[in-house]
Amino acid sequence: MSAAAWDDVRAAYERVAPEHMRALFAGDPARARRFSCDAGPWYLDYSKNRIDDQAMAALIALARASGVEARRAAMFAGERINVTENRAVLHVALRHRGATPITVDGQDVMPSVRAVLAQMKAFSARLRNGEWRGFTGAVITDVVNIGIGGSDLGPSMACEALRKFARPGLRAHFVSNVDGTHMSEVLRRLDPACTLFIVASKTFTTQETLTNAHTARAWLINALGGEAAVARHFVAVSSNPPGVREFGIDTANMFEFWDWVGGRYSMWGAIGLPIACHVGFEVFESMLEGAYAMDKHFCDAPLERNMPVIMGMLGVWYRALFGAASYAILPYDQYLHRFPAYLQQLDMESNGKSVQLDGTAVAGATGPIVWGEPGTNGQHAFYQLLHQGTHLIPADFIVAANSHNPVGRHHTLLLANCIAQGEALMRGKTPDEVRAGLAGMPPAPALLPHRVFPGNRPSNTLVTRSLDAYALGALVALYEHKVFVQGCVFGINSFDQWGVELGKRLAQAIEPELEQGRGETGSRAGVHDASTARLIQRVRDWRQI
Ligand code: G6Q
Repeated sequence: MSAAAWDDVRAAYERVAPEHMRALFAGDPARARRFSCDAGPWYLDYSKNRIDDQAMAALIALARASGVEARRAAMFAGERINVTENRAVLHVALRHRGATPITVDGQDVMPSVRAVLAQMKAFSARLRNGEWRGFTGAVITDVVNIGIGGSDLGPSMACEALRKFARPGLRAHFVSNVDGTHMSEVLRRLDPACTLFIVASKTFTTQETLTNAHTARAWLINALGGEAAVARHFVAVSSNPPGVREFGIDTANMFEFWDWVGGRYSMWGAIGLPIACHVGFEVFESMLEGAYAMDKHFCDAPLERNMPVIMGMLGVWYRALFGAASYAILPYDQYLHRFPAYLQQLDMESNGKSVQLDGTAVAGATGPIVWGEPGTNGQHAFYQLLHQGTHLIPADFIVAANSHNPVGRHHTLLLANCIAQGEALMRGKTPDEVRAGLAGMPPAPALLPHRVFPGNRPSNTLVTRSLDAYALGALVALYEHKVFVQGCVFGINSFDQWGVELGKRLAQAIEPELEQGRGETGSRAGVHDASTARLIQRVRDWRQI
């Protein structure tokens, strides 16, 4: 069924690809109105894309033919759509605000979801009002989240994004890297008596997280004089109670989540505890409300007016038809400075696959490389390539009409730059315009081509009134569903991550070989290739231990 839909999309591409967007705008005064839509607090302008009505119709038809609607229904119904791990995919349950049940194997998960949210609410309130104290009776002033990947990127991005709502005097820190520098640099600034650690690990077996947690534990015990202090300074977020107990954290201080929540989709529940502590549970809840509004839009809006579907299909358009290998995410908002890193995991770990659900190889391209930086910094760095380089790189601009820090003209300048970049990428600058701009002083002929901008470079612009928790929740849910839509079209499982396993296993084997007197290098036994063996040997020789 989708083969015919792909043929239509290809035919649309053949027709539209030679067109310049300037001409498309000139010939269609209603283009911007038609190619825009609202979802919750976000307005999307997607008119600066290399599309026309027929191309959009063909893309939406491809979404239908790829079973997006049926798969969406299956996800929300708690079916085990993560087939390679035999799991349901129900992060939407964590932010479900309706009264209807959401079931997995006939069991309503909502009572347990609400119970954990209530536990988070109570705990974050006690911490913030000074009722929960450290071992010595001191008020907690610093919360350190120890986690990695999905147990780090979401909450750290959201804490940065919502920093304006944080309570002064309660700081959030995130330690993820197993590089001892990360932990040391954070601990160096902290007072153990006033520090609370959240050990966030779904499995509670992750090497980096457990190594960091043990270091933090030793630091605390050393400073506060005994194991008894651990209970007041460590809580855990996990789906593995025995692992938590074994580490020495009372499971009464454990916040649970479930195997139907994928790591990179988990900031809406217990993994969001540092967010709730940092900005308060009400603000956290508002983030859930925003995500829920986007979920409802995703479920209810016709595909033609459905923001995650439109963005997902535009991504497929550039990836599969135009061969665009990457796309740039350009938030014009300093508070969103970790958003590109967050989206890298969401998109690349979800859709960086080359095998379809049935185990056969994909025929074409799958997920793109995601990268970006906040504006306007990027403009003075890599935008040169976006405007005049040889790659086609679609971009998403994200901006709020109002700033939380309305200082002088700053925000007007920021907005102007954001809007101007989309315009410049689309319009470009023709040789005639270059000449006209230099009236009376035409450039040397050899210089002219350097000053020409080809334009016709696509972008989306997402605008909201103000980047509050509601808008943030809706924004993240928008991208989650966009990635979901693309996964459906690519025919892959967006919810597993087998690609991270091999490196982990090899690191375990190499670790003992790096220390003199512990293992021998595997070169002699032929375990490693010659390059790896020599690297191990060189590091062994140079290490000062
Ligand atoms: C995300 C991945 C991965 C995971 C980390 C941490 O979807 O599964 O990034 O979140 O490997 O895992 P733990 O939470 O189990 O420590």
